[in-house]
Amino acid sequence: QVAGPGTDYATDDPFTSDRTNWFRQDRFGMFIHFGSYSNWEGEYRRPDGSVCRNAEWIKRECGIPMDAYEKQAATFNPADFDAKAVVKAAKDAGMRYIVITSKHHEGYAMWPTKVNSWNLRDHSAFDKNRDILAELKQATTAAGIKLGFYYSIWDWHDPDFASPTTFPKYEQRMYAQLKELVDGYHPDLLWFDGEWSTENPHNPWSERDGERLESYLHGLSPDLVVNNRVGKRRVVDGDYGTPEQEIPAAPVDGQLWESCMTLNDHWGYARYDQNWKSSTTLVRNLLATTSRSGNYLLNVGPDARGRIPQPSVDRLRQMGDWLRTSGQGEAVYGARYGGLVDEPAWGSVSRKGDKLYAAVTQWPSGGAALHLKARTAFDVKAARVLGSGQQVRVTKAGDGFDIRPSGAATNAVATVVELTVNPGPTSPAGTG
Ligand code: H79
Repeated sequence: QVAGPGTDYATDDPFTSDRTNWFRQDRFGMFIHFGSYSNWEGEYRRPDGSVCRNAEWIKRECGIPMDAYEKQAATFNPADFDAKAVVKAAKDAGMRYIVITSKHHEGYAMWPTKVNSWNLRDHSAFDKNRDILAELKQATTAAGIKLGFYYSIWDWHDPDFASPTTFPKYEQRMYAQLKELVDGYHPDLLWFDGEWSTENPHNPWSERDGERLESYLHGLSPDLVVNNRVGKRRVVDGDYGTPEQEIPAAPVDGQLWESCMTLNDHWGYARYDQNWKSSTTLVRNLLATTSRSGNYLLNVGPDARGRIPQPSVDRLRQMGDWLRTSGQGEAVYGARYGGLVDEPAWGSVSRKGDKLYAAVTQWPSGGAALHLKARTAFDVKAARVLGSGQQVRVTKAGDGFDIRPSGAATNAVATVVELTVNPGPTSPAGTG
């Protein structure tokens, strides 16, 4: 349900499921794209000497023959993968959950699956005693953050995948792998992908298949949060929607959602891609997402050795610095679309209980006001700028309020004006 004029807004979170409670509060997570594709580092030199570039789609987009692809995977040795360092980077960013690719479209399992040998232990040059998913589980548990696994239904490697007659054999193996993941690592979330109808190879996944898989998984673990790409019916399948590389332009308040986005222009590691987004853009994206009731899943792509690129680590650290400054993170964690005001052009507004957080990205000049257009009647009881003692004058003005903070912006990324409002969180919608 997309918010629009005439919509009735509940003042409280409409979701009561205990299962998704942490997901709705945490707001900010780390996506990790890591697979045998990472070992190409984005470049395939064809037999004729020309170079083809891609990241996690390199097998298909560069037409790499299977024997060459398998040969490259056999040399994969991410010895420098350091789960503690990964979790530290996530924590430093203010992220509260991690979702790592356990198997992408290439079909290569990043844990020692017993289902086949196309995996990081049995088909690599990596230490046979290591298990990076187990290491991540241990590190996330120790740090008190959640862990989820991405799993691609679409599989380019399994010969039984593409034909409807053999597909049930593939499906059995997929169920077995998912049972290994759920029983062996107790993930908090599963992030499916590749359910869409795609050719080359043909994808026989049907509507019924998604429904069946989801109930199978909840039979294994009732608390699992599952994204909507488990099935083809994007709105009813799974717990939440998954816009990719985009943030919805308006609040979406009737369905949980999470925007996944890259830090540069690729999901998997690509050594030639240095087109990094600025931490200012990233923080503003996170604020916009929260203000529209969504989560932000921001991606890193470790290199062939398993190291998160330093430009990624730096930007994540800068995001965390902003969130930790003067309680500005209050505008994100546990916050959501407020329902009380229209989105302003000068920033974004989120709400938590009786607080509105107006994150100002375009500071008014020359005593001009920040205007808030009220959607429903409410009062402003108090106002302050987080991280400063500056005066904030609030006056009723026509269809809402004018806010005039004294002086200059406190923070160059976004300055948060905290408004204490009435009605509080327990007031019924549309009153006050
Ligand atoms: O895992 C990441 C992507 O690999 C996956 N989803 C995210 C989370 C994804 N798969 N497909 N898509 C996203 C969209 C499809 C893009 C395509 Fe293409 C355009 C497929 C073929 C042309 C992008 C460009 C991939 C290859 C070339």
